[in-house]
Amino acid sequence: MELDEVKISRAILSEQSKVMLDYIDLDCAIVGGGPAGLTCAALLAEAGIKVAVIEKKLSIGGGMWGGGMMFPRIVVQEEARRLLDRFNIRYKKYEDNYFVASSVEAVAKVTAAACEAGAEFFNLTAVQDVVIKGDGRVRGLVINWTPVETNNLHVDPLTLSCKYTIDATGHDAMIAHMVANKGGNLEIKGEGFMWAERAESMIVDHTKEVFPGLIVTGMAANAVAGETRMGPIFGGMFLSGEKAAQITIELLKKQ
Ligand code: 48H
Repeated sequence: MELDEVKISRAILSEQSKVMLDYIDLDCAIVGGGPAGLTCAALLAEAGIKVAVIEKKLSIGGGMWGGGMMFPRIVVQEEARRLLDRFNIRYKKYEDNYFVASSVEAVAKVTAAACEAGAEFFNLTAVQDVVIKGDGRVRGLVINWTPVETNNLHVDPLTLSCKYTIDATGHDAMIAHMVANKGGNLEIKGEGFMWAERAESMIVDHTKEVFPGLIVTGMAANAVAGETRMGPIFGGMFLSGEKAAQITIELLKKQ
């Protein structure tokens, strides 16, 4: 069987260029491929929404790989157990309301669910800015290769359009900050102290459209709301990702 190096390169370039041209217009762009963003991507793609995850790192999975202090296990509470089941993530009961799963399996299975449902992934791609024009809503994202950012190269970015953007960038709430820093009417209260029960019970409430066209999910939702943090319990991330998907589906229906 022939195996030609240039054909391998052509195959990659031709396929990925088609995907990039197609995904320059999106129904929903999810910034950040952590547990909240991945859950949201899987559920939106399952609902037939054209969705892509834009992740600045090489690997998808955000802060879930590391479990708690690099012990690769996560805890999920009863309320979110149905989402472990939905993504076929195995777990063991530790005590009532404490279910323990492998963090590696959790990332792999939610990522696989998102891929199988048709979500597209752009890793090593950093969102650097947002597009807001006369109508005052987030309509697009300004993107660049991560190595351009890390090497501080003066290379201009490209822009994609999206009907909705989901800030799933974790503790830093990067997209919300981009909007607020340039004068958008969005108050970011900042993350509070560790208080797992409170953080987990409030995160779904904080998952909402915080600025026209911009929905926050996961740790970014708590950071914008001035809410507490929860440590390595991940039920809230799955539930928040699910709520962000539900909100987006409803908003898209109204368009
Ligand atoms: C592209 C970007 C950009 C950018 C950041 O941190 P994450 O895992 O986020 P969540 O909210 O899904 O999960 C939070 C969880 O991992 C966690 O940290 C918990 C539960 N902490 C509790 C506690 O008390 O500490 O993922 C965010 C992703 C990362 O992969 C970033 O690389 C990515 O977003 N990202 N991608 N463009 N500008 N900024």
